[in-house]
Amino acid sequence: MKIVITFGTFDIFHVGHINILERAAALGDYLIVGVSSDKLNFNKKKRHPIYNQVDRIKIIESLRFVDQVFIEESLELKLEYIKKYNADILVMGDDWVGKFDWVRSACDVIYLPRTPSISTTEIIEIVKSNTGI
Ligand code: C2G
Repeated sequence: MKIVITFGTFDIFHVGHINILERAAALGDYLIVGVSSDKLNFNKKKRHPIYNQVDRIKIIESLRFVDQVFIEESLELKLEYIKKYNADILVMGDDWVGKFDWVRSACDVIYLPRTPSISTTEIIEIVKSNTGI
C-alpha cells in the first residue's frame, strides 16, 4: 500500500485545496493530511487563520479522498511525521519547491502545480475591499 502525506493550513477552504488533495490522493492508496495548528500558522503568516484548527480539521476529515488527518505542530517535524505515518510520498504545492527536499532520504517528494487565480489571501483581500460581488 502506497501512503501519501501532505500538509497545509487549508484556511477558508477553496477549490485549490480540493485540487491538490485530490491529485495527492491519486498518487497512492491512502492519503494522510497534516493540518497546521493555529499556533504554527500564526508563526508562519503573522496572522491568525480565519477558521480555527478544530473547524479546519473537521472540513479536511470530511473529504472522501482523505483517509487520515493530524495536527502539524511544527514545520521542522516533517521527517518525524513522515516516519511516524510510514509515508512513501510527500506532496506539496509548487510554492514550496525545494523546501522539503531534505526529507528525500525517507520518502519521495513531489511538488504539484498550484491552482491558478485562487488563494486564501486573495479571498480575504476581496472580502475586505468589498468589491468581490
Ligand atoms: N494550494 C494549491 N493551489 C492554490 C492554493 C493552495 O495547490 N491555489 C496548495 C498549496 O500549495 C498547499 C496546499 O494547497 O500545498 C495548502 O495550502 P495552504 O493552506 O496555503 O498551506 P500552507 O500555509 O502553504 O501550509 O508544512 C507546510 C505547511 O503547513 C503548508
